Amino acid sequence: MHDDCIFCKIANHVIESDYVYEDDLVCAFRDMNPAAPTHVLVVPKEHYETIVDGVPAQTLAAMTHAIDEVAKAEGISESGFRVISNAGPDADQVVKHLHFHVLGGRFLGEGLLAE
Ligand code: DGP
Repeated sequence: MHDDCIFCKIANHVIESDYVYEDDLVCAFRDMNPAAPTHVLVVPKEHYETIVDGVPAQTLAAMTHAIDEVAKAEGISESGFRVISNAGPDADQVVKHLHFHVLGGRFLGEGLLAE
């Protein structure tokens, strides 16, 4: 765990958040600045900076499973959802701990970059 990383602290319950799902490898909690009725962040408990930071396959599988569990719990499996992971400055990655944004609960627009 990185002591200066907010998502390390949330994922390991040093700081509590509004959790939606959790298992041994990952947790999911609500974004503090939601962009849609469902806006949940899926985060590994171990620290990786981005999706291409040597993340073990088991952790990636756990993140995929967590997305499915979040979608079911939020009732958006059928209506649909968008998964985004920002990596680096051009993507405006603010928190340097790998996370998937899971967005849904409304029509998210026609284009990939639509709000
Ligand atoms: P980005 O790094 O740009 O992919 O986005 C980071 C997201 O994390 C942003 O939507 C706001 C959210 N966020 C940042 N700090 C906290 C926090 O302490 N708690 C929660 N719940 N969300 C946070």
